[in-house]
Amino acid sequence: MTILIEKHAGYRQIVLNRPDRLNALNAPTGDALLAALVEAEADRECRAILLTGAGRGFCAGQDLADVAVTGKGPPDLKSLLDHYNQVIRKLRTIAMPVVCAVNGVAAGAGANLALACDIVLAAKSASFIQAFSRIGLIPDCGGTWFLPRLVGMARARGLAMLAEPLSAERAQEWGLIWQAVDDELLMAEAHILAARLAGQATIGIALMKRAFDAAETQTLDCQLDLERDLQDEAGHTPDYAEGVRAFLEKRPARLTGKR
Ligand code: LHQ
Repeated sequence: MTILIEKHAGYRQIVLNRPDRLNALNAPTGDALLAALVEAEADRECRAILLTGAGRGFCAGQDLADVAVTGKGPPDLKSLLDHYNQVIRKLRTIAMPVVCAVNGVAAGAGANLALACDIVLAAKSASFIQAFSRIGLIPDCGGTWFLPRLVGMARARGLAMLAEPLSAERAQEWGLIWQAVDDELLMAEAHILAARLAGQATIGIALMKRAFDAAETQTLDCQLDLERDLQDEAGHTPDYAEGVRAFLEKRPARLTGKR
């Protein structure tokens, strides 16, 4: 099994599971990951996702043994990327928060898979490598979009062109990720975060994801209209009614994530 799925109360853990290759991606793994996300989205009890890797790495990007240039000529990278792009789109649009626990090296497409998630924690020993330029490629799986937005164009270009490892602590300092965590605490912290998010206003968070992604291309004027519309939708959820009631009654809110 290239992907493992564990069901927890309110959330699912999805584990990339090719540890002998540092969880490098191939087409079946990409397909299985997409299927796991689609299945999680269809599960009404699932209100958050925790993505991580088995073994000592998070994901070493594309499995290079699968796309080695052979006597048969160059591989069809275009159709391979069509698969992975679906995963990236799903991570951005899935109607629940996605936590990524980067347990070890995240290289190439593996680094950008992590950056597509909503909240990224990384073990202090982990590193992020935009390895593409080492093999003549450009950052894919959204790398050219995520990097400048997260760390600015100067750092994005340096990371992409030099392909040097960026430590988890430096990644936090630069704003590439949410937090670097002591190795031995990573998974415990990630589970606490996923469980906490699973108890929040799921629809509100899903609408927030839409607003943030739209903001990347919209004018303030358009964004204000979008916020108005999405806020109206959020304001019609039972969680809004409960949240306000709980505040006024000075008690914790019981948010269900339901429509
Ligand atoms: C691997 C890999 C790997 C296969 C480690 N493949 N086996 C998207 C779509 C379509 C086409 C093309 O590209 C893309 C985007 C991309 O992702 S391009 C970037 C591809 N990834 C890389 O270039 C990273 C390659 N890996 C590395 O540079 C190193 O392995 C890193 C820095 C990640 C880790 O280094 P170490 O900790 O020293 O581990 P290692 O190199 O010894 O790897 C452990 C094993 O995993 C080893 O196998 P072995 O049988 O010798 O123990 C590696 O061959 C295997 N492995 N990455 N991408």
